Amino acid sequence: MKLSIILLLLLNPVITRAQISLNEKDVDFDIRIVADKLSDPWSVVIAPDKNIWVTEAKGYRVLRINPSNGVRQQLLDLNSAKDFPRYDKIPDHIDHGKPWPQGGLMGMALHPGLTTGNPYVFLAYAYHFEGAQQDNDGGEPNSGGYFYKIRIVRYLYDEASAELVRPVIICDSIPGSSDHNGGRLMIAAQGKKEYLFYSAGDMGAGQFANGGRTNHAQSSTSYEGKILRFNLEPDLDPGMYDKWLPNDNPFNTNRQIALWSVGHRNPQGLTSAVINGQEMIYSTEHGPYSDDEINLIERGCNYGHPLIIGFADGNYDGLAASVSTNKALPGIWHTTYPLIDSEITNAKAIGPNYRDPVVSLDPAPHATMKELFRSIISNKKDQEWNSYAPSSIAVYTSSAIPGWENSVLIPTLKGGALLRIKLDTSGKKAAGNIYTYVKGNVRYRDIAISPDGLKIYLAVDSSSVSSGPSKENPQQISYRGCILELSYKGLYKEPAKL
Ligand SMILES: [Ca+2]
Ligand SMILES: [Ca+2]
Ligand SMILES: [Ca+2]
Repeated sequence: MKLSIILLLLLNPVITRAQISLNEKDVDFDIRIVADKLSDPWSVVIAPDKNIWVTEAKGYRVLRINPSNGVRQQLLDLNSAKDFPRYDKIPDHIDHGKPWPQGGLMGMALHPGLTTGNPYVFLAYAYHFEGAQQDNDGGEPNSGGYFYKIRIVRYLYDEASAELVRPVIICDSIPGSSDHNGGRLMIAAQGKKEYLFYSAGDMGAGQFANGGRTNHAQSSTSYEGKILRFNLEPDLDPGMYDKWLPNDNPFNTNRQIALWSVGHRNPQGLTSAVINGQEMIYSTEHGPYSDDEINLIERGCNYGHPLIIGFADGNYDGLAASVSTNKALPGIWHTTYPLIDSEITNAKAIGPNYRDPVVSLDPAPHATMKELFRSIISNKKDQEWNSYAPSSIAVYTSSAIPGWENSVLIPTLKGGALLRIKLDTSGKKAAGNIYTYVKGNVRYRDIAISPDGLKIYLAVDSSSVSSGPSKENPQQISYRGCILELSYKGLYKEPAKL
């Protein structure tokens, strides 16, 4: 198997059906590796000149790749902009005890005017390791977590020298963690103005090595577990920071703050689209054991975590957003998360700003969740659960592929697939089932769709590290650290029988 993959990469970057299956028989794609041997590609963006830009989460580099011949240029190396060791210098980097944040160099957004007078590129990355409280996965007390700082920086793109230069800090106070950093950057128009949005995770506060860390997803003064909104151009406020904070942000008080929406867990997907004339923002976030969510992000709204998981339907009543075997942590479920007495009561207490997800990918019933929690506490069996772990989201607005218009496309980590869910004409509800494409033993990290709708690019992780227990074995991954190109071939035809 290994030899055949190496030969495949050397001789011909076309992937065979044996490696990735096209599970749905509605469309057919050619599948090709555009670039490989990347150090955990995290963001993939198509620039106006059709080059593909990639951030490397572990490599801390920004690359520009010509998709037709795979030729790549390094635009930026950020390794010296952080104060923790290079990923490849850490002996056992998957150990919770070693200093590596979840992600690393993560989000990237190109100014829509990149080649027409606004040559700006926005990047988000962890830059500072503040320290660790003792790891507690072994059941010892004080699993206080791993503390980092994340910054968002604007760079100037010097096209002639193929470099990103003259960094300007937009925000450098976003908390980071070894878990749940979110990390997606996105530019969206709202009325006549464009804004920069960032999805910040809840730090994994309350679970695993961050089990003793307090969760701030519901706080209206913390950047943890939030969607943040920044100005794309500075306003007239003095100082380094307020000029990047919109003066009409919904949680502004006597001071300006980036919060746009609250109550998120690990929103790694963030995108915008105009559907039926309406400007929409969608996110995906990882559910704890079930209920991976697709959310429609609205100004000042509350998405429930950790008081409501998935829909306010009661499946987590009597449970919590996490359960562990660490008896040093409080409560019957040994977690610093609050006990959820009733999701419906919690949603009512939040009030009219509470928003259920548009879609919950796996709204497991109460009995299933209760049994899983009991089995984790009693450690009776292998602790696995079903989830897709959605890493990103894009809206397919083209009419190029028949039937796909206004579908959300979601790459997944745990499920190793590209999901497609058609939305109804309002964009506020799913209109069909979940379709699954290019399923493989890999972790898909990001997606970009070509403007003509005929090509889809997928970033594939180099490793299979996740924060929780997983059956995925790094040795079994069939290809790593690459950008895949799916080219639409036409509607699916049954292969001719020999
Ligand atoms: Ca301002
Ligand atoms: Ca939610
Ligand atoms: Ca629920």
